[in-house]
Amino acid sequence: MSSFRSGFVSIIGRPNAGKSTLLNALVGEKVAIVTHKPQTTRNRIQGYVNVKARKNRPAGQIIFIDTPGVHKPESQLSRRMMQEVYDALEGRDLILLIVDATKKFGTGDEFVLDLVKKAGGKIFLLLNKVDLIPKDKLLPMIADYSKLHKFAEIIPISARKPKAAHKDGFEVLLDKVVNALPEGPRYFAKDQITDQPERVLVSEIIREKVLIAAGQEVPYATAVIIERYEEGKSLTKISATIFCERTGQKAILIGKGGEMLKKIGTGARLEIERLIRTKVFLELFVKVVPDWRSSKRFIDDLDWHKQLEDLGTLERK
Ligand SMILES: Nc1nc2c(ncn2[C@@H]2O[C@H](COP(=O)(O)OP(=O)(O)O)[C@@H](O)[C@H]2O)c(=O)[nH]1
Ligand SMILES: [Mg+2]
Repeated sequence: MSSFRSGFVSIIGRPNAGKSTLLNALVGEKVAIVTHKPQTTRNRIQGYVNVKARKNRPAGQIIFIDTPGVHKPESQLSRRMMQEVYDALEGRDLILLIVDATKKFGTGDEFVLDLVKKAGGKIFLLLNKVDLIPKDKLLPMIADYSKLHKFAEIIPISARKPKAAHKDGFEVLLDKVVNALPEGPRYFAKDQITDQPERVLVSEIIREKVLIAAGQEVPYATAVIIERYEEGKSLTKISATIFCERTGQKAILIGKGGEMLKKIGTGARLEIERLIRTKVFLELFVKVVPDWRSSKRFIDDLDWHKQLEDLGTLERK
Protein backbone atom coordinates (compact mmCIF):
# COMPACT_ATOMS: atom_id res chain seq x y z
CA MET A 1 0.00 0.00 0.00
CA SER A 2 1.20 3.54 -0.75
CA SER A 3 2.74 5.80 1.89
CA PHE A 4 1.29 7.76 4.80
CA ARG A 5 -1.57 10.18 4.15
CA SER A 6 -2.58 13.23 6.16
CA GLY A 7 -4.71 16.31 5.83
CA PHE A 8 -7.39 18.66 7.05
CA VAL A 9 -11.04 17.71 6.80
CA SER A 10 -13.73 20.27 7.64
CA ILE A 11 -17.10 19.16 8.94
CA ILE A 12 -19.70 21.64 7.74
CA GLY A 13 -23.46 21.70 8.16
CA ARG A 14 -26.50 23.34 9.69
CA PRO A 15 -26.97 23.66 13.43
CA ASN A 16 -27.87 20.31 15.04
CA ALA A 17 -26.88 18.17 12.04
CA GLY A 18 -24.56 16.20 14.33
CA LYS A 19 -21.14 17.67 13.51
CA SER A 20 -19.80 17.68 17.05
CA THR A 21 -21.23 14.24 17.81
CA LEU A 22 -19.43 12.94 14.74
CA LEU A 23 -16.13 14.56 15.71
CA ASN A 24 -16.29 13.05 19.21
CA ALA A 25 -17.22 9.63 17.86
CA LEU A 26 -14.35 9.66 15.36
CA VAL A 27 -11.80 10.83 17.92
CA GLY A 28 -13.18 8.45 20.53
CA GLU A 29 -13.14 11.13 23.23
CA LYS A 30 -15.26 14.13 23.97
CA VAL A 31 -13.42 17.07 22.44
CA ALA A 32 -16.51 19.08 21.49
CA ILE A 33 -19.54 19.69 23.69
CA VAL A 34 -22.90 18.44 22.43
CA THR A 35 -26.44 19.43 23.38
CA HIS A 36 -29.80 19.21 21.66
CA LYS A 37 -29.75 23.01 21.39
CA PRO A 38 -28.60 24.61 18.14
CA GLN A 39 -25.52 26.84 18.12
CA THR A 40 -23.74 24.96 20.86
CA THR A 41 -20.40 25.05 19.01
CA ARG A 42 -18.89 28.52 18.79
CA ASN A 43 -15.33 27.91 17.62
CA ARG A 44 -13.69 25.66 15.13
CA ILE A 45 -12.27 22.69 16.95
CA GLN A 46 -9.68 20.22 15.72
CA GLY A 47 -9.82 16.52 16.54
CA TYR A 48 -7.06 14.13 15.47
CA VAL A 49 -7.68 10.62 14.26
CA ASN A 50 -4.85 8.19 13.56
CA VAL A 51 -5.82 5.37 11.24
CA LYS A 52 -4.00 2.13 10.62
CA ALA A 53 -3.57 0.76 7.14
CA ARG A 54 -6.12 -1.85 6.10
CA LYS A 55 -7.17 -3.55 2.91
CA ASN A 56 -8.54 -0.47 1.18
CA ARG A 57 -6.37 2.26 2.62
CA PRO A 58 -2.90 3.35 3.68
CA ALA A 59 -2.23 4.53 7.24
CA GLY A 60 -2.73 8.18 7.97
CA GLN A 61 -3.59 11.01 10.29
CA ILE A 62 -6.79 12.95 9.76
CA ILE A 63 -7.28 16.38 11.25
CA PHE A 64 -11.03 16.82 11.50
CA ILE A 65 -12.33 20.34 12.05
CA ASP A 66 -15.69 20.76 13.76
CA THR A 67 -17.41 24.08 13.08
CA PRO A 68 -20.38 26.15 14.29
CA GLY A 69 -23.60 25.45 12.40
CA VAL A 70 -24.14 27.53 9.28
CA HIS A 71 -26.83 30.09 10.10
CA LYS A 72 -27.86 33.62 9.29
CA PRO A 73 -25.79 35.91 11.52
CA GLU A 74 -27.87 38.15 13.75
CA SER A 75 -25.33 39.40 16.25
CA GLN A 76 -21.64 40.15 16.44
CA LEU A 77 -21.25 36.75 18.10
CA SER A 78 -22.93 34.85 15.30
CA ARG A 79 -20.97 36.80 12.71
CA ARG A 80 -17.84 35.61 14.50
CA MET A 81 -19.18 32.06 14.51
CA MET A 82 -19.73 32.24 10.76
CA GLN A 83 -16.19 33.57 10.37
CA GLU A 84 -15.04 30.37 12.08
CA VAL A 85 -16.90 28.42 9.39
CA TYR A 86 -15.26 30.44 6.60
CA ASP A 87 -11.85 29.92 8.21
CA ALA A 88 -12.47 26.18 8.30
CA LEU A 89 -13.25 26.25 4.58
CA GLU A 90 -9.82 27.71 3.83
CA GLY A 91 -6.84 25.50 3.26
CA ARG A 92 -8.45 22.14 3.89
CA ASP A 93 -8.15 19.03 1.81
CA LEU A 94 -11.72 17.78 2.00
CA ILE A 95 -15.16 18.96 3.06
CA LEU A 96 -17.64 16.73 4.84
CA LEU A 97 -21.06 18.25 4.32
CA ILE A 98 -23.28 16.73 6.96
CA VAL A 99 -27.08 16.83 6.86
CA ASP A 100 -29.72 15.57 9.26
CA ALA A 101 -31.33 12.90 7.08
CA THR A 102 -34.51 12.89 9.17
CA LYS A 103 -35.23 16.44 7.99
CA LYS A 104 -36.44 17.60 4.58
CA PHE A 105 -33.82 19.40 2.50
CA GLY A 106 -34.80 23.07 2.74
CA THR A 107 -33.58 26.58 2.00
CA GLY A 108 -31.16 26.46 4.93
CA ASP A 109 -29.58 23.34 3.45
CA GLU A 110 -29.42 24.98 0.05
CA PHE A 111 -27.51 27.85 1.59
CA VAL A 112 -24.93 25.47 3.11
CA LEU A 113 -24.61 23.56 -0.13
CA ASP A 114 -23.93 26.81 -2.01
CA LEU A 115 -21.34 27.78 0.54
CA VAL A 116 -19.36 24.55 0.24
CA LYS A 117 -19.72 24.51 -3.54
CA LYS A 118 -18.22 27.98 -3.69
CA ALA A 119 -15.37 26.86 -1.44
CA GLY A 120 -14.52 24.34 -4.13
CA GLY A 121 -12.72 21.03 -3.99
CA LYS A 122 -13.92 17.60 -3.08
CA ILE A 123 -17.11 17.27 -1.05
CA PHE A 124 -18.42 14.15 0.68
CA LEU A 125 -22.08 14.29 1.64
CA LEU A 126 -22.83 12.54 4.92
CA LEU A 127 -26.45 11.62 5.57
CA ASN A 128 -26.52 11.53 9.36
CA LYS A 129 -28.94 10.06 11.90
CA VAL A 130 -29.85 7.11 9.68
CA ASP A 131 -30.44 5.15 12.90
CA LEU A 132 -33.79 6.99 12.89
CA ILE A 133 -34.67 6.16 9.27
CA PRO A 134 -36.31 3.04 7.83
CA LYS A 135 -33.76 1.22 5.65
CA ASP A 136 -35.96 1.30 2.53
CA LYS A 137 -36.00 5.13 2.55
CA LEU A 138 -32.25 5.32 2.19
CA LEU A 139 -31.67 4.47 -1.47
CA PRO A 140 -34.30 6.87 -2.84
CA MET A 141 -32.88 9.53 -0.56
CA ILE A 142 -29.37 9.01 -1.89
CA ALA A 143 -30.73 9.22 -5.43
CA ASP A 144 -32.42 12.55 -4.62
CA TYR A 145 -29.32 14.00 -3.03
CA SER A 146 -27.11 12.95 -5.93
CA LYS A 147 -29.17 15.20 -8.22
CA LEU A 148 -28.21 18.27 -6.18
CA HIS A 149 -24.47 18.17 -6.79
CA LYS A 150 -21.75 15.88 -8.05
CA PHE A 151 -20.63 14.79 -4.59
CA ALA A 152 -17.42 12.75 -4.54
CA GLU A 153 -19.22 10.38 -2.14
CA ILE A 154 -22.60 10.12 -0.46
CA ILE A 155 -22.30 8.15 2.77
CA PRO A 156 -25.09 7.30 5.21
CA ILE A 157 -23.85 7.43 8.80
CA SER A 158 -25.03 7.51 12.35
CA ALA A 159 -22.79 9.68 14.48
CA ARG A 160 -24.56 8.44 17.58
CA LYS A 161 -24.88 4.74 16.70
CA PRO A 162 -22.21 4.10 14.04
CA LYS A 163 -23.10 0.42 13.66
CA ALA A 164 -26.71 1.26 12.83
CA ALA A 165 -25.41 2.66 9.53
CA HIS A 166 -22.72 0.11 8.73
CA LYS A 167 -21.51 -3.06 10.40
CA ASP A 168 -17.95 -1.69 10.41
CA GLY A 169 -19.07 1.60 11.92
CA PHE A 170 -16.92 4.46 10.64
CA GLU A 171 -14.28 2.33 8.92
CA VAL A 172 -15.76 2.79 5.45
CA LEU A 173 -15.99 6.52 5.96
CA LEU A 174 -12.37 6.56 7.17
CA ASP A 175 -11.25 4.48 4.15
CA LYS A 176 -12.74 7.05 1.82
CA VAL A 177 -11.48 10.06 3.74
CA VAL A 178 -7.91 8.77 3.96
CA ASN A 179 -7.86 7.94 0.29
CA ALA A 180 -8.98 11.49 -0.51
CA LEU A 181 -6.01 12.99 1.36
CA PRO A 182 -2.56 13.73 -0.04
CA GLU A 183 0.60 11.97 1.06
CA GLY A 184 1.90 13.84 4.08
CA PRO A 185 3.50 13.73 7.51
CA ARG A 186 2.02 12.95 10.91
CA TYR A 187 1.34 16.50 12.06
CA PHE A 188 0.52 15.72 15.69
CA ALA A 189 1.80 13.28 18.29
CA LYS A 190 -0.20 10.07 18.50
CA ASP A 191 -1.51 10.83 21.98
CA GLN A 192 -2.68 14.34 21.12
CA ILE A 193 -6.38 14.43 20.32
CA THR A 194 -7.29 18.09 19.99
CA ASP A 195 -5.87 21.57 19.59
CA GLN A 196 -7.80 22.86 22.60
CA PRO A 197 -5.76 23.28 25.77
CA GLU A 198 -7.12 21.73 28.95
CA ARG A 199 -8.49 24.94 30.37
CA VAL A 200 -10.50 25.55 27.20
CA LEU A 201 -11.97 22.06 27.46
CA VAL A 202 -12.81 22.90 31.08
CA SER A 203 -14.61 26.13 30.18
CA GLU A 204 -16.53 24.27 27.47
CA ILE A 205 -17.63 21.59 29.94
CA ILE A 206 -19.00 24.31 32.22
CA ARG A 207 -20.78 25.96 29.28
CA GLU A 208 -22.29 22.62 28.30
CA LYS A 209 -23.75 22.15 31.79
CA VAL A 210 -25.19 25.67 31.59
CA LEU A 211 -26.77 24.93 28.20
CA ILE A 212 -28.29 21.71 29.47
CA ALA A 213 -29.54 23.14 32.76
CA ALA A 214 -30.87 26.50 31.64
CA GLY A 215 -34.17 27.04 29.86
CA GLN A 216 -34.99 28.26 26.42
CA GLU A 217 -33.50 31.69 25.98
CA VAL A 218 -30.70 31.91 28.54
CA PRO A 219 -28.16 29.59 26.84
CA TYR A 220 -27.48 31.72 23.80
CA ALA A 221 -26.65 34.61 26.07
CA THR A 222 -24.07 32.78 28.17
CA ALA A 223 -20.32 32.57 27.97
CA VAL A 224 -17.73 31.15 30.32
CA ILE A 225 -14.33 32.53 31.19
CA ILE A 226 -11.81 30.74 33.42
CA GLU A 227 -10.46 33.23 35.96
CA ARG A 228 -8.15 30.94 37.94
CA TYR A 229 -6.57 27.60 37.13
CA GLU A 230 -4.15 26.24 39.71
CA GLU A 231 -2.88 22.76 39.10
CA GLY A 232 -1.79 20.69 42.07
CA LYS A 233 -0.75 17.05 42.26
CA SER A 234 -4.06 15.86 43.64
CA LEU A 235 -6.25 18.98 43.54
CA THR A 236 -6.89 21.54 40.84
CA LYS A 237 -8.43 24.86 41.87
CA ILE A 238 -10.59 26.43 39.20
CA SER A 239 -12.64 29.61 39.28
CA ALA A 240 -14.86 30.51 36.38
CA THR A 241 -17.34 33.23 35.56
CA ILE A 242 -20.52 32.54 33.66
CA PHE A 243 -21.52 35.67 31.79
CA CYS A 244 -25.09 36.49 30.82
CA GLU A 245 -26.80 39.58 29.47
CA ARG A 246 -29.57 40.41 31.95
CA THR A 247 -30.24 40.28 35.68
CA GLY A 248 -33.23 38.02 35.02
CA GLN A 249 -30.90 35.50 33.37
CA LYS A 250 -28.51 35.78 36.27
CA ALA A 251 -31.35 34.97 38.66
CA ILE A 252 -32.24 31.88 36.60
CA LEU A 253 -28.64 30.70 36.48
CA ILE A 254 -28.22 31.05 40.22
CA GLY A 255 -31.62 29.59 41.01
CA LYS A 256 -33.57 29.43 44.26
CA GLY A 257 -31.08 29.38 47.09
CA GLY A 258 -28.28 28.90 44.58
CA GLU A 259 -29.62 25.50 43.55
CA MET A 260 -29.19 25.88 39.80
CA LEU A 261 -25.62 27.07 40.06
CA LYS A 262 -24.87 24.21 42.41
CA LYS A 263 -26.28 21.71 39.93
CA ILE A 264 -24.22 23.21 37.09
CA GLY A 265 -21.14 23.18 39.28
CA THR A 266 -21.51 19.59 40.42
CA GLY A 267 -22.12 18.27 36.92
CA ALA A 268 -19.16 20.21 35.56
CA ARG A 269 -16.84 19.27 38.42
CA LEU A 270 -17.43 15.54 38.03
CA GLU A 271 -16.70 15.67 34.32
CA ILE A 272 -13.64 17.89 34.77
CA GLU A 273 -12.28 15.47 37.39
CA ARG A 274 -12.59 12.63 34.89
CA LEU A 275 -10.82 14.70 32.26
CA ILE A 276 -7.86 15.96 34.24
CA ARG A 277 -7.65 13.08 36.72
CA THR A 278 -7.29 15.11 39.89
CA LYS A 279 -9.85 16.23 42.43
CA VAL A 280 -11.27 19.61 41.46
CA PHE A 281 -12.29 22.55 43.56
CA LEU A 282 -14.63 24.50 41.30
CA GLU A 283 -15.88 27.97 42.09
CA LEU A 284 -18.48 29.57 39.82
CA PHE A 285 -19.59 33.17 39.57
CA VAL A 286 -22.34 34.72 37.47
CA LYS A 287 -21.93 38.18 36.00
CA VAL A 288 -24.13 40.36 33.85
CA VAL A 289 -22.61 42.12 30.87
CA PRO A 290 -25.52 43.77 29.04
CA ASP A 291 -25.65 42.84 25.36
CA TRP A 292 -22.17 41.25 25.31
CA ARG A 293 -23.08 39.38 22.12
CA SER A 294 -22.89 42.72 20.30
CA SER A 295 -19.55 43.66 21.80
CA LYS A 296 -16.64 42.98 19.51
CA ARG A 297 -14.25 43.52 22.37
CA PHE A 298 -15.93 41.02 24.69
CA ILE A 299 -16.11 38.46 21.91
CA ASP A 300 -12.42 38.99 21.20
CA ASP A 301 -11.73 38.27 24.87
CA LEU A 302 -13.72 35.02 24.61
CA ASP A 303 -11.77 33.78 21.63
CA TRP A 304 -9.46 31.11 23.03
CA HIS A 305 -7.14 31.21 20.07
CA LYS A 306 -6.59 34.81 21.07
CA GLN A 307 -6.58 34.08 24.81
CA LEU A 308 -3.67 31.73 24.23
CA GLU A 309 -1.74 34.33 22.29
CA ASP A 310 -2.23 36.78 25.16
CA LEU A 311 -1.11 34.14 27.66
CA GLY A 312 2.01 33.51 25.61
CA THR A 313 2.75 37.23 25.62
CA LEU A 314 2.25 37.40 29.39
CA GLU A 315 4.54 34.46 30.01
CA ARG A 316 7.24 35.94 27.84
CA LYS A 317 7.14 39.22 29.82
N1 LIG B 1 -30.45 9.74 16.72
C1 LIG B 1 -29.33 10.41 16.42
N2 LIG B 1 -29.11 11.61 17.00
C2 LIG B 1 -27.97 12.26 16.68
C3 LIG B 1 -27.04 11.72 15.76
N3 LIG B 1 -26.02 12.61 15.63
C4 LIG B 1 -26.31 13.64 16.45
N4 LIG B 1 -27.48 13.45 17.09
C5 LIG B 1 -28.13 14.37 18.08
O1 LIG B 1 -28.40 15.60 17.45
C6 LIG B 1 -28.22 16.70 18.38
C7 LIG B 1 -27.24 17.71 17.82
O2 LIG B 1 -25.95 17.11 17.78
P1 LIG B 1 -24.63 17.99 17.69
O3 LIG B 1 -23.52 17.05 17.48
O4 LIG B 1 -24.54 18.94 18.82
O5 LIG B 1 -24.93 18.81 16.37
P2 LIG B 1 -24.08 20.03 15.72
O6 LIG B 1 -24.83 21.27 16.08
O7 LIG B 1 -24.11 19.79 14.26
O8 LIG B 1 -22.71 19.98 16.30
C8 LIG B 1 -27.76 16.06 19.69
O9 LIG B 1 -28.89 15.94 20.53
C9 LIG B 1 -27.22 14.72 19.24
O10 LIG B 1 -27.27 13.74 20.26
C10 LIG B 1 -27.32 10.43 15.16
O11 LIG B 1 -26.57 9.88 14.35
N5 LIG B 1 -28.48 9.83 15.53
MG1 LIG C 1 -21.65 21.41 17.30
